[in-house]
Amino acid sequence: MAAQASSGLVPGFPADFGWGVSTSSYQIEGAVDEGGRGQSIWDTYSHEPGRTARGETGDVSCDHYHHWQEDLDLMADLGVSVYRFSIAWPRVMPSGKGPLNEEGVDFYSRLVDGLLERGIMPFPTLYHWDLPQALEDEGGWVNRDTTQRFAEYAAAMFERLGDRVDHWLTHNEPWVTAFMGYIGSEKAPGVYNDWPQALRVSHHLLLSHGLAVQALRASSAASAKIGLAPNLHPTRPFSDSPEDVKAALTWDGFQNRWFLDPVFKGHYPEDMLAEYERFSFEEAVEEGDLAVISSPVDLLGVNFYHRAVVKTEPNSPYLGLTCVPTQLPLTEMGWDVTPDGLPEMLLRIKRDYGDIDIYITENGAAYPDKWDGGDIVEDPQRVEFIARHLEALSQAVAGGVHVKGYCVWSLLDNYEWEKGYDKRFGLYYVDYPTQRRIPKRSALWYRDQIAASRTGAA
Ligand code: IFM
Repeated sequence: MAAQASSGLVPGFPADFGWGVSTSSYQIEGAVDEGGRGQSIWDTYSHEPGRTARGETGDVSCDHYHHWQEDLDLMADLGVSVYRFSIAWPRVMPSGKGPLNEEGVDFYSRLVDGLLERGIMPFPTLYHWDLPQALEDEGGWVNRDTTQRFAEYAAAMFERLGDRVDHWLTHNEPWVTAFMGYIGSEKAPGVYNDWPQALRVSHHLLLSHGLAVQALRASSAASAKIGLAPNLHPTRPFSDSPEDVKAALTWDGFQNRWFLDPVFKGHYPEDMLAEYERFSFEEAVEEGDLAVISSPVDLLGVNFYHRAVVKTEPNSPYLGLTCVPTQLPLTEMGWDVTPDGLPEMLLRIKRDYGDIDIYITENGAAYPDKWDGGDIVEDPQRVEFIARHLEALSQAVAGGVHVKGYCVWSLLDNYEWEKGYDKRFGLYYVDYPTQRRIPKRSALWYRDQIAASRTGAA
């Protein structure tokens, strides 16, 4: 990676800031039938006709399972100090419970060692949506027992990797698991508009998070830091109409407060409990659950992509509400580019939940990158996207938010779930037929940003 990046580096970060990149297991690993891995709900879902764009699956993806050393070298080239990845539960526990699959554990153990050799902090997420299919067959996250299975799996990982891993995340974007999995049906297991199940799932995800936090504290790795990584979206009403104003408040409760309040305040938001009364939500909650859910965490991961502009939409299964893009140009995902939403969200977390250590565990954008066969892919929009978000993030740092790190989503182009492979988020372009990784301009820019930040030159 010798080429020069463009200028416009962003000052305002401490020298020890955690610069990182982010990925997840099903999106990059491939090798779904290798090393004793069990099946996950995404293997099932992606193979069901009509579920994903062009019928694409994560069967091979970036084949990171075989290219992991090369991928760690790419991270070392960038100079990152944090790698936020996820452990595939079915790779280490093929049926979601019972004995560990040693080959799967070895894969992550070698990955962790490889990161440490390169001076990169391993920051694993325990659950990024690939539930073992065997547990789904017993009811999945709708079944309260799955929370215990998750705690056992988490404890096993603390036991095996906790001698070298000191930062953990429990769940990635529990909102997506619960609501896109059981209301919108865009994500596995692909249930449509089942509110009682979706709410039960959201509660079980939070409960399993709390049980995993407690399992860490009871483990030999008790001093490690742990948190969760919700996707947070500051909300705005589409118009000044009372309906849209109410819609934005409800969406905020639905997406943000539903996960933050129980973890940081020990209760669900009152307005949403009233909203969900008709779905008998409270039947899912047992005495003591909220004390478990609010077990103190050490950090919060924030996945930030865009602000949500909300309006009513009677046909939407999401409480009759929808989010609409409002500003051109949009990213390839059809999302607004709203960097000022990031400090808005972070300052609000500080105000409402206190001075928690925060990692931006995901931020990035898909653009229609094209490789011409050369040594670099030009992606000026992504450079601008990241730079603008870092400028915005520096305002939150200046405002006293304890931001410890920032991870670009994503290191590599990868499998964007139901949207398949044509949504490219990577700092590195992946030529899937050859598995060649080609740096994009944004990779060079990010490398320079990291270097300049460390030396005080940015
Ligand atoms: O690719 C996803 C990731 O798995 C979770 N957060 C959002 C990303 C982009 O859609």
